[in-house]
Amino acid sequence: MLQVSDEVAAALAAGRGVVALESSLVAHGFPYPDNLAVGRAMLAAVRAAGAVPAMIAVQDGTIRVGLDEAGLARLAQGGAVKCSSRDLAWAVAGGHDGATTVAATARIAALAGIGIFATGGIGGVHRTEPGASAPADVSADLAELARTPIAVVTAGAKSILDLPATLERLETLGIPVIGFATSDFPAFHSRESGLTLDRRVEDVAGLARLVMAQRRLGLPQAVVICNPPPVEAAMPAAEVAALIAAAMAQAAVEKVRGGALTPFLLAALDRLSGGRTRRVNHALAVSNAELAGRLAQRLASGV
Ligand code: PSU
Ligand code: MN
Repeated sequence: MLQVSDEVAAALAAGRGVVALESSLVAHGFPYPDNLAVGRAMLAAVRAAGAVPAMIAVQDGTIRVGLDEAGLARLAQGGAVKCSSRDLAWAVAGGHDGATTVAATARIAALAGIGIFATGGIGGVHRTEPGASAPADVSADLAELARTPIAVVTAGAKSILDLPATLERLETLGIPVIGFATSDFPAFHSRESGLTLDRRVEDVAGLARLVMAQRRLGLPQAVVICNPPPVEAAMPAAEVAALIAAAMAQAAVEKVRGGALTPFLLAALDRLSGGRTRRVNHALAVSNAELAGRLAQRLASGV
């Protein structure tokens, strides 16, 4: 059921740094063939940092840990269903192709013994619709991060979400949220959200010590490491806010809901910004893979 590639298995056995990478970002976050380029760039960034990448996806009902080039190409060409934790059994039993979200990837990585994970941006609490008293949609990423001991490198949470509510929920769930050389919760396309992070760490050695401490304490929660998008790619928050308002209006007109919402909004932002948001997404995904690679390498070589 769980097929770990030879390279990843050997790296884990030898105690080398291994970084899990999600596949929903590739399958549903970017159009083809840009998504293939992003996937390849993330794999290369982990390697350049001295660690081994393990991209996770379901193919023909087999959960693969460590997609090779052919597996990545198949994933990028489309057809894989977005798989969160609840969808894994369905994909395995039915022999489907599934691209795993943060929730499903974190869970599988932990099962495989991988301690570090890079994504673009975690899911969270979606915005409450006008007239409603509570958000209609809360990503399963939050529930999974509350019970899965892994360190996730992320550009904060996507700005399409209710970021104050997302940060509160992370706190309630006991999930450490650490700013990497920042005290501002990054908003994915922007370096700042205006929301303060109580805890920050300045360098990779500090991150490694913190992740080790969480492990030694035996706490079930993930550690969320917030890496702001690279300065040269990041967009001003006000500019993103206007684009999001327009994208959300389109989603409301087309009645997009559930798992389709995040991919729809990312694609709408891409169109409305003339490709600018996609370039930020690409840059931050690679930057997160690189930081995760450095962290994994550091942990493997002894903190
Ligand atoms: N990061 C990206 N692009 C993405 C995602 C993350 O740069 O498409 C995906 C992740 O797989 C994340 C998911 O788990 O978006 C959240 O979806 P939802 O809100 O439906 O849980
Ligand atoms: Mn959802």
